[in-house]
Amino acid sequence: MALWYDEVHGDTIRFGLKINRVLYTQQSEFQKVEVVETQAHGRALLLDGLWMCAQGDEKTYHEMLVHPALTTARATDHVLIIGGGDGGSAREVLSHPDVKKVTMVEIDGLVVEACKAHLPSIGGDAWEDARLSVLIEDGAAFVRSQQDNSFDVVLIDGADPVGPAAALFGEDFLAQCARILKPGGVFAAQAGSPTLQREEHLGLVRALREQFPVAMPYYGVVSIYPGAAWSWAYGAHEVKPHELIEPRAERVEAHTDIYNREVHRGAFAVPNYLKRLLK
Ligand code: SPD
Repeated sequence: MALWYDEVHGDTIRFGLKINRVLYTQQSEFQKVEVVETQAHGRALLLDGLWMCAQGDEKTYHEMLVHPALTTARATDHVLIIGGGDGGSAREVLSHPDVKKVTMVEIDGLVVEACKAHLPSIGGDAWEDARLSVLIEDGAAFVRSQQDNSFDVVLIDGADPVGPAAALFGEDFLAQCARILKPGGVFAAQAGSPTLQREEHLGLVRALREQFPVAMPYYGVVSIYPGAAWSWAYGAHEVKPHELIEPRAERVEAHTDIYNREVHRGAFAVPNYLKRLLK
């Protein structure tokens, strides 16, 4: 019998998908990890009952987290991903041939285990790519332990700002990320729903402005997230999001479903209601 899985926000909003079956369910040290088969978008990962990614929809999220940073950073030799245990961000990063090394730091080993076993298309070939190192440890502690100017790109692919990922929206964490980023580097983070998580979204953008001379939110659509409107945030010491490195962008467009140079430029347009709140 078909079941509905709902992501619930208070007593006024829920976002549900009909599922055929549950493939994996485990309580880890940090959260409930589930993989289900949805009728609309194929297999999907939930953490603590919140939709993270689904086979049929994940590119809308991963391409937009990864490529604005990778097409504007001065160099892309060493990329750090905090979170991202499903492998989707690593897959997109590794599609850039200039990337020499990717370090992924995921706090929850069960997420990696569940996704490798039940959602292999999300990570794709990334798991076998010799450029990828996966560390199962606390991303915030890892960032604190790194030397200044260590990474060309820092990507934060965390869950929602509740539970283990809440620290990834905090000022101290962002300050540490700014410190370990090279001068020509780019930081990008998932920045929540501008409607349902508005305070967290605005807080992240404001905190980022304290750390980076260039700090801007950008927007897109992820249909499995409640409200569908989604955001990411871009930070840099020296480079700017509109200064695309054209050959890199052109090359990546050959395989992306969502990302291209027009989408990149348009994503940085800020709706007026958010512009006013961010003044
Ligand atoms: N509402 C979900 C927000 C989570 C963003 N990260 C998803 C992980 C996909 N790699």
